[in-house]
Amino acid sequence: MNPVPRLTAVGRGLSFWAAVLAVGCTASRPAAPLLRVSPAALRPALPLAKLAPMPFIAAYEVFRDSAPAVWGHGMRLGASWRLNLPEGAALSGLAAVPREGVLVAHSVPEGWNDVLRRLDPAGQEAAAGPFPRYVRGLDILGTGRDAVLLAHEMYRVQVLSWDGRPLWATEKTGAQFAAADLDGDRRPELLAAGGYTGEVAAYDREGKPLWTRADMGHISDLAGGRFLLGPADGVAVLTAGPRESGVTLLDSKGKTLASLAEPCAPLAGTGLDRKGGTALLAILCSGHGAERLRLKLLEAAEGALRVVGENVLGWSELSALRAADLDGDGADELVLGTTAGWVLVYSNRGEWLSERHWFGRITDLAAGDVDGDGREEVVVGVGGHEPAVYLVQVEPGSVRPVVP
Ligand SMILES: [Ca+2]
Ligand SMILES: [Ca+2]
Repeated sequence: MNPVPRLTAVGRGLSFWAAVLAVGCTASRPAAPLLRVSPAALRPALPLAKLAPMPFIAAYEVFRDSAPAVWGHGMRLGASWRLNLPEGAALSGLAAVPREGVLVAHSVPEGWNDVLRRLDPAGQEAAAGPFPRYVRGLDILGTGRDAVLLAHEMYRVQVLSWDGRPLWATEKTGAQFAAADLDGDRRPELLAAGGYTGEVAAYDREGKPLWTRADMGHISDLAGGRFLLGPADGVAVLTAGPRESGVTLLDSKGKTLASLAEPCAPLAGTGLDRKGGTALLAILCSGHGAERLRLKLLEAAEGALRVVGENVLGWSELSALRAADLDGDGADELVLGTTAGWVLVYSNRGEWLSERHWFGRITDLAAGDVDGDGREEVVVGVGGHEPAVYLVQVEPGSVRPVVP
């Protein structure tokens, strides 16, 4: 059964051209000073204490694809392993570490500290140990074996190395994060936004503040990507406030390049790399009253943002969004999770490709090429009565038996 009615009305929405504005830059000021992290605050980092392994199920549970050949000859999309979390545990963060594996942070029933688990690409536990409570999200800061970002202690931004060493932190709070290559060296910098504070701050890889914008309104999400011509990435700021909602595109210095007012409030966004050319911005937005969740694809061209694709997702309620090149063809797919347990996969043209339903809520998604085969995996966190983590990947269809 389809979770949502689908339209493939790519190319609709051009009426928003009229709303495209290019506004000037407001003065940038330096971001807040760096706060040194006491290593003790995050102890133990390495080595993590070994805990008993979690249940592990080696199987390949196949997704329902829109067409048999969608992933190429002999390949299909499915989940290759599942990690069961303790009953009553809440997932607090997921990260997919390229060529290393997966990090999972979760609470423990009746325990004070969270637990951080490091799994290898096959889902086997490599290390685990207690971790400070209030983890609010893990993410890999860019590509390669790069730093892991962690927000905890009232959303203060913390950055760790991928193997758990604390690197740096800010005094600023952060509720939304994005990585973007702001200096064009193909190594990403960090952007953090304070949500209702209207503030976006950029930091270099060592935590040095680069710039801050404090006039953005109620920020619902951030996205970095090659939205612009030139060596450096652009930054998309999504605002969903009571008075205004829309998308503002910033250049690598934080200067406004273009903005687009949106009648439906953008909840989340991500950059979708295409083969060559500039990236698309994918946003999920919900309208007021009877409006349904919508996927919109935006392109930056000639100083303006314009809608180039749109898909109505029905009554789904978004809980997570990621871009991932699942089939390794150089073009990102869009993966989204809903509160009703659906994981839905779309192409960068807004076409539905694949789906899978789990009982529970999709609490988090992480993407990265964890096994180094050139195709990105997506780590899916499912919350509810039986919380679990799944690894979703494209595989040759004949490799493993299908589990009913
Ligand atoms: Ca792809
Ligand atoms: Ca892979």
